[in-house]
This record gives sequence, C-alpha cells and structure tokens, in this order.
Amino acid sequence: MSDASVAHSGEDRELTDGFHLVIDALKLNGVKTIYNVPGIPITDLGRMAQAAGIRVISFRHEQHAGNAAAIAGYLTKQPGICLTVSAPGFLNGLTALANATTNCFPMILISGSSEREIVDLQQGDYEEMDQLAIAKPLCKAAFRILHAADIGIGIARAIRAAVSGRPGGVYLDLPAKLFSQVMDAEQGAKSLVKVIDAAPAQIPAAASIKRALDVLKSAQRPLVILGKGAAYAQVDASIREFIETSGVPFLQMSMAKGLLPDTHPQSAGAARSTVLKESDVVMLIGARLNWLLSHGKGKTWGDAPKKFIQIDIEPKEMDSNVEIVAPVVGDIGSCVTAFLQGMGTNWPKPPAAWMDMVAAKRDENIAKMAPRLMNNKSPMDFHGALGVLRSVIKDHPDMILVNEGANTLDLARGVIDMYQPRKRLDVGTWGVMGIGMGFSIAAAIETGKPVLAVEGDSAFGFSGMEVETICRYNLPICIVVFNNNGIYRGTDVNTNGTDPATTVFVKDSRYDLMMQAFGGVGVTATSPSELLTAVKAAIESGQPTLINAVIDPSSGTESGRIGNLNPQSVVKKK
Ligand code: ADP
Ligand code: TPW
Ligand code: MG
Repeated sequence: MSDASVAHSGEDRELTDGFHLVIDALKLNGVKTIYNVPGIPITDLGRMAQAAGIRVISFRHEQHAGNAAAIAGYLTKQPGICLTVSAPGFLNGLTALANATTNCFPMILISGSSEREIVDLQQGDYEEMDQLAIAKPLCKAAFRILHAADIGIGIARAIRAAVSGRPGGVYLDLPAKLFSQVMDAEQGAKSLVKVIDAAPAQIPAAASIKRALDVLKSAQRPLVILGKGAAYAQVDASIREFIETSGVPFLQMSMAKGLLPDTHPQSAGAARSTVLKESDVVMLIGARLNWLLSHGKGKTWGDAPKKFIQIDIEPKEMDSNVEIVAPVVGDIGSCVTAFLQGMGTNWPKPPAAWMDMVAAKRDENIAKMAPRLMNNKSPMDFHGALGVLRSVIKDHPDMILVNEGANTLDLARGVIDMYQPRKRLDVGTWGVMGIGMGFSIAAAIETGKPVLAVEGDSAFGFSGMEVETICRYNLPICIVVFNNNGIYRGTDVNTNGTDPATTVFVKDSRYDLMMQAFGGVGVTATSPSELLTAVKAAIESGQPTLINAVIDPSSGTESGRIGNLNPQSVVKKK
C-alpha cells in the first residue's frame, strides 16, 4: 500500500501512483525476480521493486537480462520479467524477446517509453521510438498502458498471453508519464487483477487419443521424439511412465535431454541417425518438425515410409512440414495422462527385432566414442575436454549445463549425458549465440543450483561482460571457455593483406583474467586432468570461476555439425 497522502477537500486521502501499482500488480501475481538494466524512465521502478522485496538483478546489457528472463520463464512456467529503458534499451532486449517467442519461452519485456504525444508527431523526444509497433511482429502479444487505473488489467493480460496456449514473449509498453500518474490508493488496490489459472489445461479430444494409440500400436519400428515443450510441461513422471509402458525407443531433442536419463535402456540417443531413417511411426511430443529435424523429410529420414503422430498445444503446428496422420492437440500433461488411460496395463511392446537393432547400434556407437573421450592430449581436443565434463555432470547430475558455440555445442550435446529434466539449456531453435551468461545467471538465481557453462570462445564473447554481474551477485557459475582461437577453428589465414582472417581471434587469449578482474577465480587448463581439477575446485568453492580451456585450434570443423547448411561459393575468380 502506498504511503503517499494529500489533503483533499478537507480529508486525508491515501494516494498511489503508477510506480507502486506496477510493483503491486507484479507482486500480486507472484513475480519474485526482475532482470533489468536501469535508466530513464525506469530507474526508480527497479529501486522501488527492490525495496518492495522483489529481487532485481541488474545486468550490463539488456539482451542478457532478456535472455535471463526468457530462461527463467522456461524453468518456472511463470513469465520471466525483463525491464529496460526506452528505444536503445528496448531494442537490445527485443532480440531476447523474439528468441523467447521462437523457442516458446514465456517472458514479458517491460520497457519504459517516451512521451506519446511527441513520439506520435515525431517531434524528436528523448529516445523517441514507436516501440509497440516494432515489438508487435516479434512476439505473441504487445500492449501499452496509458492510465494508472489500467495497470492491473494490463499486467494480467500480459501474464496470461505469455503462458497460456503456446508460451511466448509479450511486450508491455509503459510510457514515462504513467509512472507518476496518481490515483486513489483504495481504488488502485481494487484495480489490480490476480490472474486465475493463467495456463488452463487443454484437454485433447478423446477421438484424437484413440487415433494416435491405434497408429502407435500398428507400428513395427516406432520412435518417440521428446522436445523442449515436453520438458517445459513439467510432467516428468507421467512422460517416463508413458515411455516405459509403451516400450518405444526415444530420442530427446537438445534441451529435452535428461527428461529421461540419457542412459535409460530405451534411449536411442546414440543411434540417432539409424532410428530416424528406419522408424515407421514417429510420435513427436513437444517437438516441432523444423530444421532441427530436417523438416521430417529428405535423406535424414531415409526411404522407409513414415507416419507421424504429433502432440502439441498449438493446433497450427500440425501439418507444418509433412502430413500428421494423428494430430493430438492439448497440453502435454493432459495428453500423456489420456494416453496412459487408453493404453491400460497390457500394452504390447514393440517387436524385439527393432529393439535389438536399436540397442546394438547404440552400444556400438558408445563403444566407438569411449576411447576418444579418455585421451589426455595437451593442448586438448574437444573430445578430451568433453570427456572430463561428461564425468562432472555424471557426478553432479543436478548441475545445470548451459552450452553454446559450434563445435563446442554440437560435440558437448552428443558427449555429455544428462540425467535430470531441464538441466540442459542451450542455443535453442535459432542456434543463437549470446545466451550463455544470461541463461547461466537466471538458472543459478531461479534454481539455486550450481551452473556449468560450456562456451565456445566466440560464443562466450557475445555475453562475456556479464561475468561482472556473476561476480557482483556471487553466483555459483563455472564457465569453461573452449579456447580454440576462433570461430569453428583458429587456423584460418587471410591470403590478401595483413588483417587477420575473419574467423580468428587474438591467439592464446587469457579469458580467465576477465574473471579475475572482478574478483572471481580465473584459471587456465591445458590438459583434461588440469580441467578436471579446476572444475572440481569451482564446484567445491561455489565461487564464480572461469576456466580458459586451451583447445587445439585445428581440431574443430566449419559450422560444427551443421556445415551442410552453410552455402559455399562455387565460382572460382581468376
Ligand atoms: P525442440 O527444439 O526441443 O524440438 P520445439 O521448441 O521445436 O522443441 O517445440 C516445442 C513445442 O512444444 C512447440 O511446438 C510448443 O507449442 C509445444 N509446447 C510447449 N509447451 C507445451 C505444453 N505445455 N503442452 C503441449 N505442447 C507444448
Ligand atoms: C547472434 C553464427 C554460429 S556458431 C558461432 C557463430 C558466430 C561461433 C562458433 O565459434 P565458437 O565455437 O563459439 O568459438 P567453436 O567451438 O566451433 O570454435 N551471431 C549470432 N548467432 C549465430 N549463430 C552466429 C552469429 C555463429
Ligand atoms: Mg571457438
């Protein structure tokens, strides 16, 4: 309740204002943390929110505050809140908002904005920009609040839009004038709205469940693919029960890894290309048939005819790339519960020939990989370094792994087994660089668990300044920079002039000193055994740590595992 009051027609009326109403509305709806960069007109909003008991984490750049909010949304199913200043701060946050929308992460970007009257007449206000119009095509919904009395309903709309149906990013525009608008405190309190059942269950049609189970039962070589929508749903036990009752081999998309342990006997992770090619029925649960699954067609999927079953909350996702013979529209919790009911206790297991084939291929691939992960070369290759990190996650399965880069990403995804749901956070649907420190900070704040950030040296550079934020809040984050002197490899040479090649960085950079600059622990590791010692010390101490892991600059490949998407010139100039 506001403590402001003025004498009005002879009586003392308690007043409130836009600042207080925004904070009261957020608190009423359970917002505990705001990820922010201060400045006009929202500096006081951050201060007052902190004073009111909301945790306000201040970043060095809005993109990372935005990425933090987005992943907080993914981890908690509550919209993560990012707060920025007008025009440039807003635009910096917008990349994260668009990325959140693309990945189906619920977040709200709240940006202050300039005087409407001046912006709309384009008269050159301080940080003038029509932010609402710019945000609209890049998010699920965009709203502006002009009157203090609408703050309650405006924030309620933003929350519901972010988390209901397919989750995503919402933009909320708060013009500077709104914050100092004054209204009667009692009426202000009444105007607030606590959102009831923000993401209501969406029950699938019974006929769609039956159709899907009939197709699954008819399969000779069934496969389930679990995506990050399934991890987001937080119905881990039901999904496990469904997989085990069905007996079907499963693949987990990058951020779904660990929903079931990657070491589960039905996991086909190490036989990925075989199961994609050979399967005859594929059931997608919270995974889209986008580029990450080669759009459901082409060489990756082989010649065997496929039938697709898809479970998703978004009806428009069905038939997006190929025909879906059994669409099931609903929230994953409700859908999986309905499947379990429909399957009963005597569900037939898939043919043994298929299970044996998948297991044989998986075991063969795992055996082939094992010696590469045990090498102790110095400088390290990717496998030697990742072998160590794989053992760290095995020993600390509740650590959160954040991962970005090209080789550093693709190889870590394949090598590091995950054992628990929502512990692997990465570049997601866009393959975007720059999520590293924002995701790490929010993961540490939201879960209280230690974080291991495995970062390509290029990838790290996109958000590297946030190591100061990590030190300022003293977060248990251990960053391992895979330093191969550049993007993909550090060996490119410019054949025309003295400038460095476009993909290389300063040779033998000391990223560890960046962490030392802010009082954290910085170490260089040149061998797998040094790397292991350094990571163990970081976990033991819980101190912000950056390990500069020296990787052989010639050991990576162009674009990591997605070189096929990289166009190359076929014209040779004389
Ligand atoms: P991945 O990258 O792991 O393959 P995607 O991001 O492509 O996953 O797909 C996630 C899908 O999950 C989206 O289509 C989204 O609509 C869906 N989804 C998200 N949350 C739920 C939910 N609670 N219930 C059903 N579907 C969901
Ligand atoms: C916002 C393009 C994809 S991967 C990558 C870039 C620049 C960096 C790869 O080098 P790194 O990893 O991190 O050192 P490694 O192990 O292979 O050496 N800008 C954005 N997003 C993307 N994806 C790019 C550029 C890119
Ligand atoms: Mg690199």
